[in-house]
Amino acid sequence: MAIQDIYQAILGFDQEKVKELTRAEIDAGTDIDSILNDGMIGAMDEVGKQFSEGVLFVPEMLMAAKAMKGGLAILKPLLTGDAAVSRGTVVIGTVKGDLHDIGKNLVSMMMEGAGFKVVDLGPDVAAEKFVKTAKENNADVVALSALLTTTMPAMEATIAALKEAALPVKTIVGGAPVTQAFADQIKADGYSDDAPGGVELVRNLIKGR
Ligand code: B1M
Repeated sequence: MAIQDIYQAILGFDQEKVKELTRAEIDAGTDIDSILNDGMIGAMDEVGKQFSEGVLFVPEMLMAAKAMKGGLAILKPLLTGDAAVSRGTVVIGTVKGDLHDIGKNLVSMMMEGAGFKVVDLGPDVAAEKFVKTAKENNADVVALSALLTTTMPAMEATIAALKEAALPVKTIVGGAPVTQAFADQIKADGYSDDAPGGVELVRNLIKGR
């Protein structure tokens, strides 16, 4: 049994096996970051590579995503913890036109684990919905994820809509194609290339308010 088996089970689209192996690794005391990064995210990167090479197609990407989500569900209690006091409210979602939600889910779980109240709007979220939800929940931070170069402009539109509504929220952005330069260009308050970094950003932004 090894983390490599989780990697292989995701590439084999075998959700039950991923769940079983993830449980076994947790029981064996394996480092959670290693299960996540080397096992799960590593496998999804390989799926993406094989998709680019024309070896795998959309249905296979979807099956791999389902397999990873099975493993993530097992990890969730360890990522979210049981923080009793809310340290602030974050509204999170993947922007309009974008159906990728695994990275966003990971950010969401880790933020909950760090003690923030998280309102997760899911994938494919319109700018107006972010604005409405941020207002209703008195949000401190709006966190936007995008995995497609074609949906990055929706981040800019969402930040513009939040500024237009004059809400006192900070914005952070992330996702594979997003960069610090892009975040600066669209006037986001923060950018991170991974989920723990996203949590750290929120911590600092809320502390500074
Ligand atoms: Co899609 N897809 N996909 N896909 N898919 C990518 C993203 C792609 C890179 C694959 C490739 O070509 N190599 C490519 C995008 C190319 C580009 O635009 N640059 C791509 C494409 C082209 C497409 C379609 C257009 C394919 C088609 O239909 N022809 C289509 C678009 C659909 C749509 O959204 N409208 C599509 C569809 C899909 C599925 C639905 C089948 C499925 C998603 C299922 C789901 O999410 N429920 C899927 C998948 C699984 C992938 C890959 C293989 C894996 C994504 C993933 O979950 N990674 C992906 C290739 C890849 O990423 N290597 C690919 C694991 C996840 C943990 O990582 O989301 O990057 P990630 O999150 C990271 C960081 O980015 C960061 O934290 C996480 C790590 O800690 N992060 C944040 C993310 N959000 C953050 C927010 C933050 C902070 C950090 O603060 C707010």
